[in-house]
Amino acid sequence: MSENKETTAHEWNIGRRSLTYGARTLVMGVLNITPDSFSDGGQFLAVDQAIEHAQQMIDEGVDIIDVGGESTRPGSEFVSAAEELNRVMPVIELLARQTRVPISIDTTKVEVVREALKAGAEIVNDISALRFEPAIADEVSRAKAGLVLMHSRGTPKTMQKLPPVEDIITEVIVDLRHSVARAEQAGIARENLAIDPGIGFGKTLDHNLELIAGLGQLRHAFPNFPLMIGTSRKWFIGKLLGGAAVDQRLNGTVATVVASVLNGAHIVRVHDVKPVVEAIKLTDAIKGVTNAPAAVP
Ligand code: 9MG
Repeated sequence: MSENKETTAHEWNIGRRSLTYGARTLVMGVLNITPDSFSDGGQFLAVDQAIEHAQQMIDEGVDIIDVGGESTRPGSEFVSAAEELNRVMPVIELLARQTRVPISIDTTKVEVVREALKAGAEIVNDISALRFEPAIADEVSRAKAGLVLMHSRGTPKTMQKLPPVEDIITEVIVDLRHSVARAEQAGIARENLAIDPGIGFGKTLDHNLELIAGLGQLRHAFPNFPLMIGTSRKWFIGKLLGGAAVDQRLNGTVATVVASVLNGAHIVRVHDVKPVVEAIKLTDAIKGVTNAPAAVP
């Protein structure tokens, strides 16, 4: 039997309910509302297409929908809070009325967090782990929402120009411990936090591979936290496949998801829900994990 087999399921508190993790691997689906994501036929069409895409992910078995209005790809430009709100709010408002699947807001801006939580989002996915706008912690604390603390180095604009670090796993552990402490100082309960090593965010190809291979060390350092990981379609997959374009990285993505789950990831953040849900079913079965419902009312 695998030494990664979970003996107990745990609860991640996300406000008025919790998500069970550690029983089966959970899937967070990416819903990007950026100008290049959906048709340029105007805002209403973009909202319709986003909702349609969310519904497709729900039909395919997604556990969380992560709505984002600002690209965090390396080198991407800053978007104002007003523009980000214009993009995400109509989608969050509609989705919150239409589905029970928990909605996560992918942002680093406190104004966006405030409005998204008011409109029904239950999780904040902060790729800066409270580094950019620490006031996000106060909003999350007030709402008793879930918070993903993702490790990153620099900003999306500068992260490819940073000097590489010697021991990436230790750096991620040390930095995430600081972020956890900052969150707790703001009154966020530990049970509301999830951690994420931030694959691709200021990391070299070797760092990304080391982090996936070394997820067990993160699990060991943060024994009572849900461990999320996002490898989907990322640059290092294309590089290892000889320069594969973004739309040619599905098989590589599935391979990294399977490796991550075998190494202890509880939640995977992906664009392509159906193939990942299927791959995870098999991977979880191999780990000897039984199926269990994710959301506990
Ligand atoms: C927004 N975003 C892009 N990549 C991500 C990753 O790897 N993890 C999380 N939590 N968010 C991400």
